[in-house]
Amino acid sequence: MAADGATGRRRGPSLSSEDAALDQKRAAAYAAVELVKDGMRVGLGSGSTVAEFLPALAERGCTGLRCVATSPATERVARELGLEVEPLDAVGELDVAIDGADEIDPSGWLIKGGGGAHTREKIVVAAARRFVVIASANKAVAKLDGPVPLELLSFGVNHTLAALAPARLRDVPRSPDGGLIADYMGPVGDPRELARRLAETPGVIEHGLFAPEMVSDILIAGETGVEHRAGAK
Ligand code: DER
Repeated sequence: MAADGATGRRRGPSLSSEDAALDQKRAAAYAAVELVKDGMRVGLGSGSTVAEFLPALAERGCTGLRCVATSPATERVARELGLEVEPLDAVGELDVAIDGADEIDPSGWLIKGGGGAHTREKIVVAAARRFVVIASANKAVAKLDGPVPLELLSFGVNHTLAALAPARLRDVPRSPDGGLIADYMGPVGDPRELARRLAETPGVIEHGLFAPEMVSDILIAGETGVEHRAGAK
């Protein structure tokens, strides 16, 4: 599959496989919502799978939920659905964070940030005692392939991009925190080694590789139901 120039993401599948993926995202979302109980502090990820999770969460009707959103889009939809959304620093430690992923490898490494929200997503994941990934089956891959999303400081960005080559800026507005969204376009190889290299490059605010030890549960919905993989957290 070729990459889309504007977003760095893979070009979309055919309509029928898109429909199947949407059904699977919804199934994973409904499986995850079972894990949310009254009074929990819940981190809400971003993206099309979380877009299925939000109405499922509102429909569940838990009382006393305190939610933290990882993007303005999630915050807006959550509020429209009647969910209580507060800043992370007002809520403190989260009981659970629930989010999608762009790629999931068999050992639990994730690529996230197709929507450019990976910095906030990683902060929210780190603040949560449990991190649950929800995904359609097409996100499960034998090996991470990339691109790997990046958030970069705008100061000296051409130097940063040169140090990260091959990498390119996305044609999108800045993140809500003022960072530039880009993608590392090279081979992933060993994800831990690449994560170290990306994190050590000056000018990188955050990258979209999430290590298995950040992940508690992975719910992957496929044609025959929802597979529950244990993460390393
Ligand atoms: O941008 C992100 O990090 C999203 O969470 C992404 O990883 C999943 O997006 P999707 O649910 O739209 O596929």
